[in-house]
Amino acid sequence: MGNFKLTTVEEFEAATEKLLETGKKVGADAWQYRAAKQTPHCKFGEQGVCCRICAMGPCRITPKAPRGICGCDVHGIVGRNYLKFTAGGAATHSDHGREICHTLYCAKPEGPYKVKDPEKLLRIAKEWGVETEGKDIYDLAHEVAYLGLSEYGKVFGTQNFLKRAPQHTQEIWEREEIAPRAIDREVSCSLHMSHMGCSSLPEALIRQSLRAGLSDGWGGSMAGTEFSDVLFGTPKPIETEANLGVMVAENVNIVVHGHDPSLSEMICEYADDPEMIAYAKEMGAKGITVSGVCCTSNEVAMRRGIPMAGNFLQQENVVLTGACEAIVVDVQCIFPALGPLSKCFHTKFVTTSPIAQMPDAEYIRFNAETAGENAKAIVKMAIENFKNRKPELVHIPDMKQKATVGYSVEAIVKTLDGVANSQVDEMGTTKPLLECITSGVIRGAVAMVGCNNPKVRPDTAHIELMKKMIANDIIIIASGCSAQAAAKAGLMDKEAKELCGAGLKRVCELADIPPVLHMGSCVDISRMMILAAELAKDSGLNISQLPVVGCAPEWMSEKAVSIGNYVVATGIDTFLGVDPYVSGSDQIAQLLTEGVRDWVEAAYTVEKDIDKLGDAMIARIEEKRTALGI
Ligand code: XCC
Ligand code: SF4
Repeated sequence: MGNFKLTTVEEFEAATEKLLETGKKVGADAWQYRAAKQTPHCKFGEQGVCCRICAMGPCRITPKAPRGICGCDVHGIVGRNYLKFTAGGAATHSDHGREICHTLYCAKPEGPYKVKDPEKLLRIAKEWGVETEGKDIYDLAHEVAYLGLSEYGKVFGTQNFLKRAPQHTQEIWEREEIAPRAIDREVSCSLHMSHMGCSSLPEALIRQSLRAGLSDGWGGSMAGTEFSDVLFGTPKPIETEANLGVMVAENVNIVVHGHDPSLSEMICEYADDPEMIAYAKEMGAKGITVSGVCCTSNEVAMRRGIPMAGNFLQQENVVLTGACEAIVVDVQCIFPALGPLSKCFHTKFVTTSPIAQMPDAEYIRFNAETAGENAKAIVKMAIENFKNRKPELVHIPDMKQKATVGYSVEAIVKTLDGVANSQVDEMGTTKPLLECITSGVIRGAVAMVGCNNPKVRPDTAHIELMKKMIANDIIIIASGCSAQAAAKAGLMDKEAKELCGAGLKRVCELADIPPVLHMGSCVDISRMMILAAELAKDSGLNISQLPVVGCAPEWMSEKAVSIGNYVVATGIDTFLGVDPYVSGSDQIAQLLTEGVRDWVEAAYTVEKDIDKLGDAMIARIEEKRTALGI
């Protein structure tokens, strides 16, 4: 216990430096060099004031040219750009959710895809009014999956999952006309509104941004999470490890990267196959190690304890170890750089989805019907590539931390309920957690999410903010690359309780949890929404009254903006460390940071100074407590 020590950012950086040295030997490029060449960034783009949505442009707004050729002002341009950005993110998460629905639709008792959590399937079926009595579980799975797919194009009405929100929240969404209809409709509608000559009114554009965001968080992402649980199991606490040191020099290393667990689950399945392990030994390796990068890593870590090699800005490092036989990707957040980089080593860069095709890759098209064969072919390819390693290039930094992951809402409720020893009903109750918050043992919670971004010293913001929060008795729930930053540093080791304030430390000891709870991938931020909804229902408060905030200090993707919009629209104040290209319009910036509060009881704060960002979050949490008189 006494020798528990976090891995510092300086140690990460030293390890990266050494890997970049290897890269230099083989003429490899890296994001560090490319970022330097792209800086300083285009000011017009940064402020969101460049419009190129029609061929009369591009138009950029300056004091001398305050309007585009069509007469659009800066607020319309910034607002449209923001809406398009959101639509990109909502489409991406939601299409991932659709793939999962489709995988569930293909589930069969003989596999490759099976129903691993039938109770959860039954729960969703009942929630959606599907008759379950006497039905075969696979028939039911297909029926529910079909309904899930229909949510994308439903003709009338709003999203089924909205009913999970507290009554008050649902009323807000109705009143403000932001309750999302068909998922695809909200994405199309956003692109329609932001077409040349449609909306340029800031309120209209931001309102639709919230609605498109909600179609993601309470629609597509929620489908992705819920049906992944049905297919692959609802996560439970499980031990794993994080950082590049999880790769094993003597083994065939397969790294899974991307987001859709349909691929990574199958790879893990076959990498575990005795026949494959025997084959690896025949080829001179000691075994097979699967590790992950980005959200697909979170998915298999949460369900199988598969170790996490790293997060977004570490993806090139995996190849730079010289010990990666194959990096297998599905969709999203994959650097096109991996193609040329892999060519500098023996690594096979395997793309698998028609959605994410890249040059310099081996494309093995993966689909639900042939998933087993596809996965087997990929694992075999990696094994056969082991002999092509260049031993002089192999260097795996000796750096990893222990982590306990797998905190789905179900798992959190069960863990804390177990401590309180109360009756556990079907979903359980969040009351023990509420008691900790009301009594002040825990001051509140921060949902830490999102990516890395070279604009922020990678991982520092995530780690420093988490340290600050837990020292102040604020519990962290984390997902995405933020969760991986925490795990790599050691903040998901139960011993990290030593860094907590006295109250949170007690809770960690009693419940036997780390102070930073891994809730999964980015679509799993929908889990956070459900947790907030349950906390509100169990306490009789509105979500906006809870001492809970969201934070994405190093975000970079369109998905992150879509997420931010649904977190805010759900009533949770959200703190960003990177500006979403809106500084060019005071009206749009004002709406996002203040105006939307009148609609949805929450708003954004953008603050690039990490220390100030942390102070602002603590202050907001304490304000909420004071307002409640706790
Ligand atoms: Fe991608 Fe989800 Fe961001 Fe990480 S956190 S860089 S979006 S992998 Ni979602
Ligand atoms: Fe310029 Fe208007 Fe066309 Fe945008 S829509 S490029 S502002 S003319």
